[in-house]
Amino acid sequence: MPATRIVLALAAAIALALLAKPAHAEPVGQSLPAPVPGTSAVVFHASAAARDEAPPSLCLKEPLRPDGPPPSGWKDTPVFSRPQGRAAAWLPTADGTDLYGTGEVAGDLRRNRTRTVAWNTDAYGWQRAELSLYQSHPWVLAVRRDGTAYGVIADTPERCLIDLNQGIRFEAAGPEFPVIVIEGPTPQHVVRALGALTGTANLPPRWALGYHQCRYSYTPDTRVLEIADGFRKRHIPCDVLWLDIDYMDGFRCFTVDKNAFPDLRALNGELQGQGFRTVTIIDPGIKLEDGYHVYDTGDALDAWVQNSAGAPYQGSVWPGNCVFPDFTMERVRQWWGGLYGQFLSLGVDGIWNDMNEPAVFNVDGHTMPTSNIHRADPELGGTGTQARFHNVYGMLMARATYEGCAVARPDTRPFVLTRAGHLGAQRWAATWTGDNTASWDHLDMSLSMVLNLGLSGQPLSGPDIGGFVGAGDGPMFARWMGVGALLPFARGHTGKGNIDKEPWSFGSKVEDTCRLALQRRYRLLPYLYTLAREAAETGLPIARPVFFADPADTTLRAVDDAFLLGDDLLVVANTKPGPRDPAAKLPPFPRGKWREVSLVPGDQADPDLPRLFLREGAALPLGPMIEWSDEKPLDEIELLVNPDAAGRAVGTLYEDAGDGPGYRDRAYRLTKFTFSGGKASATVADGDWPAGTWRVTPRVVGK
Ligand code: NBV
Repeated sequence: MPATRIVLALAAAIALALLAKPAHAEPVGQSLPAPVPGTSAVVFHASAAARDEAPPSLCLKEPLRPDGPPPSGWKDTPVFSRPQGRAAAWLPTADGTDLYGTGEVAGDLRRNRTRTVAWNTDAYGWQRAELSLYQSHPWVLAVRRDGTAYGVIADTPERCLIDLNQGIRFEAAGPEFPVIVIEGPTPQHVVRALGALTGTANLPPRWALGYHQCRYSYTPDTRVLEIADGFRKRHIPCDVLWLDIDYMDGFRCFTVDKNAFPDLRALNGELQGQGFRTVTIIDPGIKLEDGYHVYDTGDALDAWVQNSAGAPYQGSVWPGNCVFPDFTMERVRQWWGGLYGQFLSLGVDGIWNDMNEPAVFNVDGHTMPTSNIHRADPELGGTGTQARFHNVYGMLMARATYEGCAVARPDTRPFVLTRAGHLGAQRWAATWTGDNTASWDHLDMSLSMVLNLGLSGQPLSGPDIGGFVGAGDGPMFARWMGVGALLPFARGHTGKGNIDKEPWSFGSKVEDTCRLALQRRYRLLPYLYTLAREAAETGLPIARPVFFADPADTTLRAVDDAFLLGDDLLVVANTKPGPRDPAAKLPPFPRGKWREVSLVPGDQADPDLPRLFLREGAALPLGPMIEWSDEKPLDEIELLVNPDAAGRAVGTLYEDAGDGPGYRDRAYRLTKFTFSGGKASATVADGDWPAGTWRVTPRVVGK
């Protein structure tokens, strides 16, 4: 064959081979019904095949219902790739775009140029640069220079790197994953849309917004009573006392150590008589021991997570050798939920789920192997490995707990606190930021962590006030209580063997600051409760970044030593060591005349307390000074008013029974306050709650 014909034949063969190769997979985008008015959302898959094979989402409230092609001119389209068998998606960001969210993360509020690894990790004594903490939120909120915003969900439960060094990049183990992009005119719209897709928090019982006192551990029962008495005799407000693992018999969940707590029901009754509630801890590790009712009943149900050989996985935790419930099965969640019935009948009011990453002692990675097997129900995608279910283990445990408490005590609202979580966990539990350290840096990070959790769908969080690891000192404790008392979930806590960290443990000066800090919180309870209701309804956080007040003002984007409670109250914290420098510059404020306010006599004179400023045009309802949330009905309201140029101010108050499900049936009252012409008036805007009414006294600030 002449050389030219050989060349031609070869060329034809190559052309044929190229044609025979499947066309390069094209990403597919489908638009979604607007999650909230004013927003639009598109779900993208790496290819049509990836879309058709995608397992069910583990974070969304319900399956998506795409309804057409992406809107024309859609800007934010991800680029998918498959680096080394992993799945990745990347979105560029325009100059001037600020990034937030990524869940429970240490460090500053603004997340530009950070890396996070979404992999639930028991991170005892974590530090600022930690890549993984207890929760996983593969979610980024992006705020453009002009204040418009978009949000990106990488809908994967697998271990996922969120790299914000150049644009927004997610890289996950496991199969290709969908990416949901939400567009909105403001960050608030986008955060609300996240709530519409992943679910919002349930309204907590009002007492859960009071102050909580914990330690590892208050034991025996007489010590718990001493603590209760310590609060009441000093007139320091407090609603809840917590029992950590030492109340159990040998760390067996759902048992009580009869030596230390001979009659838990009687103890709880006595505490209730003094206006206290009790929350007890329950971990997922179940002692492998014949004759222990939880092990026996779970084993009879074949309830345990399995190792790769199909036998119950065994790991060591507090009680010794343990097995772990497989919460991916409805029947297991029901069994687990059922265990709370008898337990709550001891007068326990709330449940704390700890160690549910799950933490396992003495093994690599401090958790189960990724080859472990979960026999998940079909709605969750059927049987899969720990690699798929690890990040949702804690969330499903919280779900089982929440649902169990709701069944056991239908007349009360469940209150669950979980350490591990994933996007969407707010539907079942509040959270805290784990085993932090008594350092000024950790005090400082408390704010940005709570804010980013709020921007990731979880409105109810707070740090261990005073720090879990290490002693700290009085000045730091006072400052921490000052700020912590204004965060959505306010609980003091400390580790085993650590010094005492009750509000009075550091002497009378610190005690006085703590009292003022908590009195402030209790005067704010009607407002906090109104915000909790708003969070439940809309998905908006309770503690909000300052830039929410004016998203187009780029000078506010990095402010994280101040935050907003709702829209109306600006909290300016001082988290730096040393006395407050009277000449220190305040952070940039949003536009408008924000006026400094006092909530209780003496608070403004205490340099350890955050400074508070009321928005121009706001009317904020303050309750009476009380020592626990149910001490007396709300019959007096002081309306704190910062009138605008026209002399007007408006505010809102949400009220209901404070507990129970009645509010779902309109047994609530939403009141609108208007201040005008020097007078305050109130009108009922919504709800059928028949309860009594209050007397309103306006107080105009700045006069
Ligand atoms: O149950 C004990 C502690 C608890 O106090 C803490 O809040 C959790 O984060 N728990 C961890 C287990 C042991 C910590 C060293």
